[in-house]
Amino acid sequence: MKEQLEKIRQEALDALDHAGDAAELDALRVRFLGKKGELTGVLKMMGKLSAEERPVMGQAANNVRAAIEEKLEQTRLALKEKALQARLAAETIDVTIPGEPVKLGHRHPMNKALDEAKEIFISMGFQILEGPEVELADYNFTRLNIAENHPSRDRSDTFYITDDESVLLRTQTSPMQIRAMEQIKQPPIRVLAPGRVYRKDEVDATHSPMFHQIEGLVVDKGITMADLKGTLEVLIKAMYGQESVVRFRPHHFPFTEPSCEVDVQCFNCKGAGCPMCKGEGWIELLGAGMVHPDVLANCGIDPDIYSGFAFGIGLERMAMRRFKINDLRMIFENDIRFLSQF
Ligand code: 2NM
Repeated sequence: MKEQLEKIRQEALDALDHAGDAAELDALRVRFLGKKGELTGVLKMMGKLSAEERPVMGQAANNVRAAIEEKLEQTRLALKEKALQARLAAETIDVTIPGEPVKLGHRHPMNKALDEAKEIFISMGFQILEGPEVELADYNFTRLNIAENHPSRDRSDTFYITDDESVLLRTQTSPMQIRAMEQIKQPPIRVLAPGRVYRKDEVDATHSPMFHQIEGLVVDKGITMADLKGTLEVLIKAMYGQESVVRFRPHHFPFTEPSCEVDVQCFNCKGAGCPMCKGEGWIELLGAGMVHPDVLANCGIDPDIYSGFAFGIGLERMAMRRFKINDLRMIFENDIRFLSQF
């Protein structure tokens, strides 16, 4: 019986040395230690032994069982480690293989032009304001001193929201200036209002029924045309270069008095006249003026104490000049082949 036990130990340990995976290991456990296993088979014969022999054999059998169990556990761990190593080798990632290139976009040229303008005005102490595109006719026209019979109020020029023409899509961002004056009341006021505006225009190379404006407003004691000129010169030189030559030309707007249009000398021909400036020698950039006293009064600001200047810039025109774009429609079509150039 002793020899039988020793044989089982040898066979089990040998077999376990050659076990290739967890399933084989389990089969061996059943074969040697299971209820119908070889060791159990030997133990069943213990009844035939004498009372003296029985504990000795029992001890020997336990030793064999312990040895086999220990070897089982060792083999289990070794197989697990082997499996892990095999998996690590099989699943190795080559981090040096070049990846799929990510297509990076960039900001739209309109946003680039807008951000440049915002930065310039923020550096001069302006606050950026945004407001509703659906406006009251009162803010869009009446308080801006635009007469009831002014052609810009016509249904053929303006998108009205209500039949009584009291609510509309704003035709300029000046209603934000009215809101600013009404809310802030106490000058100094330095605000910049960029945003979408709407006019009933047919689409062509220079027109769109939706476009963008930047309007600025400064109100304080003692603001004069000199402040207007200085501020706009800073803007234009920052946008188009310090060597830019700026011209102020008289104009008319209902909401400013006096009013002017502001031109920059053609960079291409230095004022001589060329195709770029259509022979004019100058390129029109924006409209401006001293805020009409009635507009100040309409917003609860006393025109005998305060004065102000305001200006309006077409953002598309600015972006077209800045990035040398010759057709307005390109800005809105969002053709990647076009946009990726900027
Ligand atoms: C322009 C030209 C001139 C303007 C005036 C005002 C307000 F509200 F203060 F009266 N806001 N914007 C203005 C003045 C706008 O756009 C070409």
